[in-house]
Amino acid sequence: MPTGRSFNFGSLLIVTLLAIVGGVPQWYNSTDGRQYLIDGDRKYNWFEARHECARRNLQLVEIETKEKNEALLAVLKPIFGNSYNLWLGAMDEYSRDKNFERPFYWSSSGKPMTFSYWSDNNPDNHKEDEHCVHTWASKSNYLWNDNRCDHQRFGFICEDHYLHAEQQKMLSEKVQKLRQPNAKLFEEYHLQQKEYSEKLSSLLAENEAGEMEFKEVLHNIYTKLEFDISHALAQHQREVNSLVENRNEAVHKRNAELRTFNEEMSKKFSKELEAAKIVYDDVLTV
Ligand SMILES: [Ca+2]
Repeated sequence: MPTGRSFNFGSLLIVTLLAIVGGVPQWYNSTDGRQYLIDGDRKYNWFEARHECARRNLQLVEIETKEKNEALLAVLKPIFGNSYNLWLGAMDEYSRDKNFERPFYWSSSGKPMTFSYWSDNNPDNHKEDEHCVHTWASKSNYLWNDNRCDHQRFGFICEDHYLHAEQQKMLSEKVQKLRQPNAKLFEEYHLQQKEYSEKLSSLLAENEAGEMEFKEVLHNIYTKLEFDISHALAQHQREVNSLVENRNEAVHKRNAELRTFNEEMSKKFSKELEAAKIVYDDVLTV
């Protein structure tokens, strides 16, 4: 009988679901503009959780204010429900003090903890071995507990490293300072450009109006000149025609007078010339 393992689809489904729920940290946006990388897989001690953040250039979350805590709770509740075990960035630097008021520090920035959200009777430094802080699934609303750094296995919350955040802030301020004079310069430039553009438009409009006026006046001059020339030509033509007619009439009259004179002369002297011609012929023939 073969003793090979039968494939268990149920196990596969559970493993797949676990891989989706935990195991791969996911980024979440907070309503206050912050972003958190959260891993719900409860397999990290505090140092491992800190390392998971550090290897991504991040840090375990440091909750300095009530406002930041409330905004973070609004991120966590839709993911994990009423509460969950997640490492935070605070620890007491291995204090042996069991006093609830013993100082805690945010481990990346080194700042002392000024805002706290402890659950009842914590931080108790149980067995003087609880130095690292986490949100506690045993209490509602993600209240805090001090716990053993190296034995407990929780998920974690990372955020942008404080140095990166400070550098970003400083860079942003420098950019802002650089932008201010440039912004004034740009504003002045745009104002001058606008003024120049308006002046240019005005000059072009004036020029266009002048051009139209010039064309109209020129057109009127040409029209008048054309009319005057046409009128003058017509008038001169009439004068020329009249002169030619008068001249022709005078020539006709002169021709008529010449014809009449010739006829009269011809009548008057034809007989005498004929007689004179006969006498002249006779003389020659003698
Ligand atoms: Ca405790």
